[in-house]
Amino acid sequence: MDDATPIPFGALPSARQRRWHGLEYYGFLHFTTNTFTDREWGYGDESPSLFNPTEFDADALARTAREVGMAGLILTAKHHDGFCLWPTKTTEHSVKQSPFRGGKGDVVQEVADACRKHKLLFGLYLSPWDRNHPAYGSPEYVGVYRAQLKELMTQYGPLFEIWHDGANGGDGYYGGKKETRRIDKTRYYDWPTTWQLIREHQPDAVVFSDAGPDIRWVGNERGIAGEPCWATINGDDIYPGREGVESRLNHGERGGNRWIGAECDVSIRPGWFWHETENGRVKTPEQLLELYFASVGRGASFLLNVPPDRRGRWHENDIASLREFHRLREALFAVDASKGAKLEGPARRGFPLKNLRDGKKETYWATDDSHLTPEVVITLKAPTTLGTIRLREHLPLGLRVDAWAIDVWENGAWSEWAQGTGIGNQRLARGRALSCERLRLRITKAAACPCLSELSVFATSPVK
Ligand code: FUL
Ligand code: CA
Repeated sequence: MDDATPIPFGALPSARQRRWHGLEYYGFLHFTTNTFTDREWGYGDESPSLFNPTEFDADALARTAREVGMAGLILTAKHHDGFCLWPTKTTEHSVKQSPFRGGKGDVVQEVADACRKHKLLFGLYLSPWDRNHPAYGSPEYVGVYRAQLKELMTQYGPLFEIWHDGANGGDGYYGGKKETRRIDKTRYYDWPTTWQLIREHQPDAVVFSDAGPDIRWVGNERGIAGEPCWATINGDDIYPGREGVESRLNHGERGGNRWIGAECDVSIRPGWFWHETENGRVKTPEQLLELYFASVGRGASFLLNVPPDRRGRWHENDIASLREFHRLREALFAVDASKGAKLEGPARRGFPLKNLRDGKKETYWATDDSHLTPEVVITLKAPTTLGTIRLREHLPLGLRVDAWAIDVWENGAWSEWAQGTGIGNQRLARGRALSCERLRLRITKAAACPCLSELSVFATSPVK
């Protein structure tokens, strides 16, 4: 019998990536002059005087975000139009020139403070593409971008995530030149140097881009991870803005040489910025729940954009949807019937089955090295109506499981209730509603002995 800790398999997550996997659901704030011009991409010639939120209340945003279960907020410090929400030294195109707080305001500071107060993590989006800056397209601008990043990394406390989007180059104002500027996406920004700067100033922040290095774009803006969605990928040929790799980003790659988990960014509305005409098109709580299953439920994270309106607050419709979505999730995960259940199956010495239901991610169940396809029978304390089952792998030891199935004992025989490929940080499984007392987890294929940290059986309201 094996009693040593199982040997890790394949690419492994760093400590900062593991911390990020624990967040699962957090918010995005798209806010700039676009909010006032009714646009999605500002051209870069917008007058800073347009930026005039009348009731900006970062405290209310953060409080609500916290109440609806978000782990943090990421703010667009600068979108493609180049308007800076903080009083940067790098350009005059900022809040300094706006009527907001009489030109003395700092939106980044207010959101950072509010997040800290309400125990939320704080992150920033800084668009590489800048349609306002005269130097965009030249080496000088890359220095400006890094200087902006440095201000943001040194003046506002710890950042949990830094977001570089992939939309890059094209027409713009560019200090009045009004022309089209193309850049070489593979070379222009020299991303490795910028990422090194981030490591120096914010070593705990995860860096997001199409290509990582810490977390990757999921390949669409609909909030839907691939089925399956591996946290590993052969990412060496991917760079921010590369076209034609959406499917690879969406699914990841089994056996990929790097761990770069997927983040599903999606807006609660059709647009990323607030538009009056979209007040009636806010995603419903049920739609948000489906997105939760399609992102978090496939081992990715859910980055939900909720744009502040012209007051600088979340619109009532968005708040109502967020609150009900929160309530639905609370109800779904309220009763874990695996507590007190009897678990039977093979286990490695020192890695018992009970580790699956102790509520701790650090403890896990494992089998002997040779035992790749174990089965675990779960006998609940009483017949329970099945809702959702959650599986988690022990991430420090890698992605070991290829495929799994869950059976229910029904009319004297086992019948398959759900099955899937890959587990990773989290897999949520749903099957038909039925009352059952015995279930079975089957690992049907694995590359190394399975190491699972959690198995939860969430009950739902009785079947009618
Ligand atoms: C994209 C941008 O072009 C959109 O405006 C938005 O910010 C989205 C999150 O990223 O690259
Ligand atoms: Ca555990």
